Amino acid sequence: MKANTAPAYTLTPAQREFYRTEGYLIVRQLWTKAEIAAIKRVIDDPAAAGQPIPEYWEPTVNPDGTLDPDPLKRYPRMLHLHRHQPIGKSMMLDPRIGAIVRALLEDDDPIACQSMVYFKPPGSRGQALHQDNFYLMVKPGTCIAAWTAIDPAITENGGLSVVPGTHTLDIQCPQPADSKRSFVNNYVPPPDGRQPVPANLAPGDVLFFNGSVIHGSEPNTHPTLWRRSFIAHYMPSTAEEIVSWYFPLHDFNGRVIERKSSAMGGPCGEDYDWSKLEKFA
Ligand SMILES: O=C(O)CCC(=O)C(=O)O
Repeated sequence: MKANTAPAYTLTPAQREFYRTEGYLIVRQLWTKAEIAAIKRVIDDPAAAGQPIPEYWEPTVNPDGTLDPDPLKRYPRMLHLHRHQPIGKSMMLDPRIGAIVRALLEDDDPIACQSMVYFKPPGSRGQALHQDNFYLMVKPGTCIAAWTAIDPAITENGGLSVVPGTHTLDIQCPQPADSKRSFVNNYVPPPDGRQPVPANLAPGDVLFFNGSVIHGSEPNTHPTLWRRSFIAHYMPSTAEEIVSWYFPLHDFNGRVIERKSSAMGGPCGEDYDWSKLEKFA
């Protein structure tokens, strides 16, 4: 019997072409309902218990035991899910994601760099428009994100928006963001004449986007709907360096892959205070 060498997921030529021209691609219903239910169970348990996971998930608890009024202090991002939850590793290294990212990298093998979860409860601020490779500093080339909707991600609950076609831009030095709307103080304005477009996603849909694409999200103004998402970043195997905060890197067999740590200095110049940089996209 011949070995089954079929890729776990095949993009159509039209999907590949869309990504080439727009810098992003939505793949609908990549994850099944059961898979989305499974990740919800894993992330909601520590969150509901307010149980910190040292280094990776440390919600603010006021000394008097009261809840912080900022929902993102109670539900910050959960970092590097693949290092502390088996489901994080299996989702980050899922063969369907691997096959798609490989196709979007023009058949280069992907290396997994990080995974994280956003909870974004109602009332949370968003994340101002930015470019991911400003943070990852993958060189040569750029990173690529796979952003999975766990809840519906729509305009009202602060779904993600992308500025189509911005994958061809250089990485920009960000400006200060509006701290009332964004929990991260970096803002990259879209170039003249371009606007962010909402990627309305259903649970199980995945938005893939190039690390130079300007993207971000607005506050969650929905009265009840959370906007949980699972996000993983990848780089092409031909890339030689990345910021060391993302080490260890993995290939899709789970093996550790060595790369150089990116040299400091970037679009903001050598004097930029990198110690203040939030080291995740
Ligand atoms: O999910 C969001 O609101 C922002 C996430 C994001 O921009 C990113 O992962 O790079």
